[in-house]
Amino acid sequence: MESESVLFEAREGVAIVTLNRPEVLNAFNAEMLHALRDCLHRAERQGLRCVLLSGAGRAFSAGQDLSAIQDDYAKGGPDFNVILRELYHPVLRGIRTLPMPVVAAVNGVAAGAGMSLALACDIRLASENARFATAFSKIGLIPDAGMAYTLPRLVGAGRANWMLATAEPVDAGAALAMGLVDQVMPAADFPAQAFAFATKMAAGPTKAFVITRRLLDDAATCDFGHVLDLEAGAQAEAGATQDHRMAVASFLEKKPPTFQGR
Ligand code: LHQ
Repeated sequence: MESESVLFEAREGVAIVTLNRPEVLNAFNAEMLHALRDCLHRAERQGLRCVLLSGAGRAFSAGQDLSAIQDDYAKGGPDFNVILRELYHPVLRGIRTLPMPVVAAVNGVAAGAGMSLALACDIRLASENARFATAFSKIGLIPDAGMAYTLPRLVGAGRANWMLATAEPVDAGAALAMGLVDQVMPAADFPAQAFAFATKMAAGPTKAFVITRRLLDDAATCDFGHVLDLEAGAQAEAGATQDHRMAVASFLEKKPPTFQGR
């Protein structure tokens, strides 16, 4: 079903998914998180080859909609355990297991679980206007939506702890310098440049991208010997793709490869 809170468009092999509650800086409520999970399923069902995730208006996402859970405080408090497991985790697991790369196009502020969402993606492109604020400690919470895993892996344990303790916003330039984002693009044509990048990903060896993601995730919690075991199996999988065979043949024929994601 179409949702107003998350927009979906398929173009040139890319699922363009836009968080769309700009009046609250695309803060998440339950309906929006369901819609976001549905968009991931839809991209997969339609056989698309890259998801491009961004926010409408001036923000990427300000995280949990704090107004949406306001009433729960009068009734003993929101059940964060249930909210996380039932609403957030399916989205985050969905991203990490989606059979195509997911690119976050961080167009503006990304705070709390909004920042976590960007960190869970495979690639982060940032507009010059992007800002990252962990936000959690400002309201007495701890990092969630996967940030305890993703943030220290991207920026190191010390800086992750600093960002979580201070919760001060980090601008796009500083985010690039610390490895929090992969590329900063001019604000004026950010949507077009981010889309152009996503189309390149979609035209790439998307199966190999997805196997690489899985291998990196697994390697993060393994010793070296175990990683060697895992890579052998993963490379056998990549080596069995049509894309690999075609690319080797193209190389030998001195032709550019045309990947099909198979
Ligand atoms: C908002 C929000 C917002 C509602 C801006 N909610 N309205 C938590 C609990 C449950 C389970 C799962 O996990 C989580 C994880 C989390 O995400 S906790 C962290 C929640 N997020 C925050 O604490 C961030 C709150 N927002 C801010 O600190 C600022 O708005 C930032 C730094 C994001 C942007 O600042 P500004 O650019 O100065 O914008 P603003 O503050 O003026 O916001 C614009 C409007 O958006 C404003 O509404 P208004 O009616 O006055 O125009 C805000 O109330 C609304 N808004 N974030 N999370």
